[in-house]
Amino acid sequence: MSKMVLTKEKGWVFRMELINTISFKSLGDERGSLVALEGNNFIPFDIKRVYYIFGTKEGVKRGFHAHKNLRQVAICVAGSCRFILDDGTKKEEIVLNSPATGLLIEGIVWREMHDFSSDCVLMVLADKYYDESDYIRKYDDFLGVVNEKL
Ligand code: T46
Repeated sequence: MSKMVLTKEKGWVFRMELINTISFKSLGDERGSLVALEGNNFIPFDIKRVYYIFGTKEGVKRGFHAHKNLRQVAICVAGSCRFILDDGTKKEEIVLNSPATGLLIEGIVWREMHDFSSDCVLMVLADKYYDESDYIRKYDDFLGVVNEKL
């Protein structure tokens, strides 16, 4: 069961244990739709970096790491993919398939991306520049960090 925790006209965050989604306002008219995202307005941080994943081959799985200190919002702006988030004690998953929905990923969370549709464009907004030393790429190391924090 999810509950809404962030209000104001800046959008709603639906908080579950691990899967927190943000519903963006879709500005539509007879020409189609438009979603506008601004740092600290729908996106709950200053945006330092944007990257996108596309052209993912069939059967490819991505992710399989955690971050030490990074906040991100992932949006499937086209197509779909499935995220699995894991905090070391439980796993939750979500299929992202709407350009008007963002998945907030923060804290020490192992993430995996599966089932990319051939047309999937997964855009990710991040609050920090790329830093390879922020990645925890081995699952055992991830569990070690989680256990240190417990
Ligand atoms: C994440 C999930 C959702 C860069 O040089 N700059 C960047 O900003 C990024 C994101 C990646 N890279 C390089 C590092 C690797 O040589 O691009 C290559 C592919 O990155 P990676 O294998 O980490 O990609 P994914 O899809 O496994 O994970 C990515 C993000 O790296 C990660 O932060 O949370 O998407």
